[in-house]
Amino acid sequence: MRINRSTFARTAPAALGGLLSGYAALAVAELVSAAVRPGAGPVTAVGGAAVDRTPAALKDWAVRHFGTDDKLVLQLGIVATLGLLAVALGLLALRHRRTGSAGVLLFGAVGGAAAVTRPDSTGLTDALPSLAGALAGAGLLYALIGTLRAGRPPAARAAVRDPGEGPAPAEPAPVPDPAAPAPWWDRRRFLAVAGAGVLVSTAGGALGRRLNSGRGRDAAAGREAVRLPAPASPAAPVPRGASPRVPGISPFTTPNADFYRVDTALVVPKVSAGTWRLRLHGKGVRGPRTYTYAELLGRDLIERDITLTCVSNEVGGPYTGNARWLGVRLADLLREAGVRPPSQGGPADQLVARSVDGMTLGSPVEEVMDGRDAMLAVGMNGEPLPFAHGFPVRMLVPGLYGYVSACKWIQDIELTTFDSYDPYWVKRNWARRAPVKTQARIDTPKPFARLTAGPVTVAGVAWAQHRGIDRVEVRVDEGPWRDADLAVEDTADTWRQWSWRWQADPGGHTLTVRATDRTGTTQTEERTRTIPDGASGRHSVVVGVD
Ligand SMILES: Nc1nc2c(c(=O)[nH]1)N[C@H]1C(S)=C(S)[C@@H](COP(=O)(O)O)O[C@H]1N2
Ligand SMILES: [Mo]
Repeated sequence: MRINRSTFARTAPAALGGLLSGYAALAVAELVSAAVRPGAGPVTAVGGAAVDRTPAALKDWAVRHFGTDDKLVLQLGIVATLGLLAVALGLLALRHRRTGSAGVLLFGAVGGAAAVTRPDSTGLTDALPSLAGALAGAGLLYALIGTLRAGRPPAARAAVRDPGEGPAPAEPAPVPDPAAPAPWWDRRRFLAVAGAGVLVSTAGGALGRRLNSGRGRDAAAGREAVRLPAPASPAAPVPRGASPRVPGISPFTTPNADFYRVDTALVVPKVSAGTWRLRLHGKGVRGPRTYTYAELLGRDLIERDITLTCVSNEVGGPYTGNARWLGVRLADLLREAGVRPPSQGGPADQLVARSVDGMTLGSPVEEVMDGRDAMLAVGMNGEPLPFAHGFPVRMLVPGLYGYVSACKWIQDIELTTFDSYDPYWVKRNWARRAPVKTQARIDTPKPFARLTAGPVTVAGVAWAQHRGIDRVEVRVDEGPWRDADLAVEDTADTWRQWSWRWQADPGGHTLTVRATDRTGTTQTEERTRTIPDGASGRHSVVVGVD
């Protein structure tokens, strides 16, 4: 294909027309999604479907490299891909006007199908945003391409029909006078149609955005209005010795704003507490029950410090945090509903929690009811749960990784068996049962820090939720293990800070840490991947001492 001025003058408006049509399609979809359901828009639906189909290893990689930004990266990727597809459809439409527009409709159908099959779909109407957007995009593309062909003289028409493959045309394509408007497109009409299209879709998209964020604002206002009751069973104050002031160490209580976030939600669900309901049903439940938010707040609440850890946390990684949670003791609720643990003859050994965004997490009923402080949490560090951490209600089970216990935006609890149902992550090859592995992390010094010879404080945190940390040891290079100073324990469900005074001598050094939990088990040296049940191995940091 020869790229000359005339080819460019022809294809550039067509490509632009494709892009504008794609833009119009997304904008109109945004508007219609405000009327249907905010989560039913094509980018969210296709993105969600992509997340669910992403192999665990790739997802793990994405979480590791982009952290909480993994979703932003995915959405930008989808929009960029759509942009390229739109340009391709514009070019296709230049040659086959109807086929180009039909292509836009086809992508609309794909978006619609993705929206309808999402786990949080509310029915066939979820396809409407994608379909309406595609109709608008297809129409705009058809009209724009019309302005390109309308003004085209017969000679140029012939040149257009010949895509440029095969033998070069005997006659050279007409070379336009660069000063004169290209004869084969009616620039004025193109600009008029494009301008009108952009104007209308921008207005529609902006209106949709306003309506969608208005709903979010309503939920936010509802959250602001929540007054959390005082706990019937308060947590003791964090012992003063639990967090000695060591510069560079993680604070004992992680502020909400710094608490790690791991989930598959492309858009944080903004659930209204007023309309929220929790259903409890399944094997061994005496009649299904439904709870409102007000009913949960009206019960006796417990307040507990619990350290939550993600199974995707690498050795030394950041996906662990400690907060003071307020909530309803889950075992009480279950017992009232007639549920007994398997050890007392109960028929269900798995509790499956479902969220408003269709996530499913399975926890062992035995652990949930064995006396530990498993709860339906409503408060985090003195405020109602932040939306990102599960408002209005989430589950927590001390001692278990988040993906088998910590369902955010929970709306349904079903008692079932491990044999009869695999929740979301188990379908993706993660383990059915996953107690947190004993781990220690060096927070300071940082990797590759340049230090001065002399006393250096090495410090960090160690966790073995529900077993408790009994010992932390540090060693320099291949030297002997030395006992670190352990901060006072808050509870067995929280992490424990540790520190060690090191007389650093010049040279390059590797600092390694290991923890021993209260069962007497020292964390293994053997490095494993995070999948299927959490990383094992010891954290090391390499530093230089001058
Ligand atoms: N609805 C929902 N709940 C969820 C998840 C999710 O993807 N969706 N992720 C789980 C995982 S893997 C972890 S580690 C914790 C993280 O909770 P946080 O984001 O509040 O730290 O939430 C759990 N609950
Ligand atoms: Mo997780």
